[in-house]
Amino acid sequence: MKFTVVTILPELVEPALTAGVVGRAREAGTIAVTTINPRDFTSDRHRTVDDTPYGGGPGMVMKPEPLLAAIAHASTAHRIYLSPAGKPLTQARIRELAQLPHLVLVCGRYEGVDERVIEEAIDEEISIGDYVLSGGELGALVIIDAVSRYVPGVLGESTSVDDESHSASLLEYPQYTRPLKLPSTRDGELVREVPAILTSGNHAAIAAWRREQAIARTAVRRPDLLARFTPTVADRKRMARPVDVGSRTHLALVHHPCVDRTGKVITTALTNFDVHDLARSSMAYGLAGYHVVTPVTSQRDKAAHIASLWMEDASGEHRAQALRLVRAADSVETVIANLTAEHGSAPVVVGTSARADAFSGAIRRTAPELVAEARENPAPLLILLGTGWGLAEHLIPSVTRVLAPIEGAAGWNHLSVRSAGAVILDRLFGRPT
Ligand code: 9D3
Repeated sequence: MKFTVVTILPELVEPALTAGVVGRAREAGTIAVTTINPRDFTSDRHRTVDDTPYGGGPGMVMKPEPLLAAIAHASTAHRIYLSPAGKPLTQARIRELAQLPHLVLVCGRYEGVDERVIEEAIDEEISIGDYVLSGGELGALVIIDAVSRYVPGVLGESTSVDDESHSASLLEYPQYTRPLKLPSTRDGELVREVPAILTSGNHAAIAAWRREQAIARTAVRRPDLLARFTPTVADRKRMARPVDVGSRTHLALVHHPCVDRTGKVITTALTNFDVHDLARSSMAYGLAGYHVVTPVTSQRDKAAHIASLWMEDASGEHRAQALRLVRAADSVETVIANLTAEHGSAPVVVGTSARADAFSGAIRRTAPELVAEARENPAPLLILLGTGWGLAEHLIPSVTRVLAPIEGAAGWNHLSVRSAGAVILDRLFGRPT
């Protein structure tokens, strides 16, 4: 494998390639690294490689001609420009790059390079992560190091390159070596001991412990990785059951206090479909209760009647189960009082609205933020859905959280309460797609 680094700072790149695995591979001739300096392809007295940006702005830009000449000199092998605007580097891409015989790694300095260099002479742009470096050289070194590990003969016989499917799914388990007991330098009382299981000689138990450790630290440090991880049956038993927020969440369909199109406070009429479609959504997402809120006694009776009809008609049927979640209450305050009595703590009351500026006194939360917060707080969640033109915010001071409105790309967000409710529940409790 051959690497050519195009850089105006060869003195930054070269010493980094003399030690360790890469240094030894270079000495053995398993890999070859050379640098080419665009400054050697200038013709003016000052050997100028940069110039001011057209259109103004801070800093300097690398001139195209010396850079193009340097890249041309490097060969027509696969050419990578290291750039903060590149595609993020992954282990999967490293493994693919390792299949190529020669990589040209072009490093920018200053604010970057003239865009026409990229159009003329670059095959792909790669970033090594979301932080700001002062140039591409460290990125080139990262690629050389990571790619070299895949070149046959670079790693010793005993060390194998991490299998991508493995390294991408879980973080590593903690490692220990001698001594068995290490006195802490931070705490005079403490002696740090190697976990006893590792010296037990029970290889199956050690493997299980390591797997559990790997899963536990991935859950804490890299929830993004854990979300893509497919646990085995044994892993499922090992994994702490996630805190289930849905089973202490209640939905309330509020018919009063709501507003009409003019902002006047009104009481809306119950609709059959709302009662039973939202009951089914509540059931599908594992909620604890669905409360139909109306101060009108006959309307509450109607809600109970709709629920009971379905339950009697179709006991054992899926719909019947869902309608068991249905409860009627005369006010939001009554629902709050009931939940407080049942759960032993007052619910966190969440407002919803089609308007972005609703419930200005409440903390605005995205669905994942609300769930993350609820995992830490054992109180029940009560989500309020308005009818008519929405909830009469000023009459519901108990709302301390508000969810962002549901919006598609069309900018038209007049959903039915049943649709909005279903989307909200999926955002909160649906499995990631
Ligand atoms: C003004 C905007 N900045 C872009 C985020 C300017 C800028 C910052 C850093 C321009 C060039 C650079 C130099 N960085 C690299 O050359 C670089 C880099 C990086 O900064 N982060 C992650 N990966 C890479 S690869 C090359």
